[in-house]
Amino acid sequence: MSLTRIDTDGRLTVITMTNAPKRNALSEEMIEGILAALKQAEADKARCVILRAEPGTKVWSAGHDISELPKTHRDPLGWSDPLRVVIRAIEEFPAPIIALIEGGVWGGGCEMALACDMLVATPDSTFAITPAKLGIPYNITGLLTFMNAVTLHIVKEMAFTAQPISAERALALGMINHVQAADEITRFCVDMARGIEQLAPLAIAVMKEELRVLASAHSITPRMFERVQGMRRTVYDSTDYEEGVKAFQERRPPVFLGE
Ligand code: YXS
Repeated sequence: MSLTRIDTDGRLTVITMTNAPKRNALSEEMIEGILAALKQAEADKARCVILRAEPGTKVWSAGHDISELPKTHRDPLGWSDPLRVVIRAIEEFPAPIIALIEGGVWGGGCEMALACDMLVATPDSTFAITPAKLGIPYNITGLLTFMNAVTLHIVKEMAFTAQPISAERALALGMINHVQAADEITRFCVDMARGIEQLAPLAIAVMKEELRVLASAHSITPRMFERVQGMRRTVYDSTDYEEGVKAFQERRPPVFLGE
C-alpha cells in the first residue's frame, strides 16, 4: 500500500502523504513515494506542486522515521540518507512547491516543509526542530535550510529547546508565507498555484535555481568541514544518541548523560 497519493491535472500536481497511523514519519518508503511523485510531476512539466497530508490531519509529518535511524557509529544524516535525498529533490525541482501544512511538523519534517518554496499553514499548525530531543547531530546543509528560513537566534531557540512554535509566531517571523483556516487552505493554495501556472515557467524555474545557489553560497574550508564532521561523529558515537532513540521507542523521557 503506497504511503502517498498523487493527484494531477498536468499543470498542478498535489502530493498527499497518507500514512496517518505513523504520523507521516519520513520512512524510506514514504520518501520513495514523494520522489516518484516529483519525478512524474517533472515529466508532466507541472507548473506547481502542492505537498500536503490528508485534510484535517493532526500531524503533517513526525519527521525522520526514528525506527530507520542507524544504530550508533554511523552518520544518521549522511548524503544518501532518504531525508537528505528528498530535501535536495524538493530544492532542485524545476517549479514552485507549496507546502500546505496542517498539524504538527517535527524534525526532518520541519526541514522538508521549509525546503519547499512557500508554506501555507492552518492556525493550529506547529513547527519543531528536534535533534536535541533525540541526541542527533543534525547535518550542516540541514541546519542551513533552517538558517535560510529564519534568523540565527530563532534557529538556536528552536534547536536548543526542541519546543514547537505556533503558526502565528512562524508567520510573524517570516518562516511561513500565510496562515489560512482549515476550510479555506486548500482553495487558497490551489488559487496560488493557478496564478503561478499563468506565468513564464522557464523564468520561474531559473529564478528558483538561482535562489537555491545563492542561498547555499557559504564559504567553508575543507578544514572547517572536516572539523565539524569530526564533532558530529562524537555525537552519533555517543551513548546519548543510543539513549534518545531507545527512549522514544520505549515511550519514556530520555536521560542524557553528555557522553
Ligand atoms: O506505536 P505505533 O506503532 O502506533 O506508532 C506510533 C509512533 O511510534 C509512530 N511515530 C513514529 N515512528 C517513527 N518515526 C517517527 N518520527 C514517529 N513519530 C510517530 O506513529 C505512531 C503514533 O505515534 P503517537 O502515538 O506518538 O502519536 P501522537 O499523536 O500521540 O503524537 C504525535 C507526535 C508526532 C507528537 C509523536 O508521535 C512524536 O513526538 N513523534 C516524534 C516526533 C520527533 O521527535 N520527530 C523527530 C524524528 S528524528 C528527525 O526528524 C531528525 C533526524 S532530527 O530529530 O534530527 O530532527
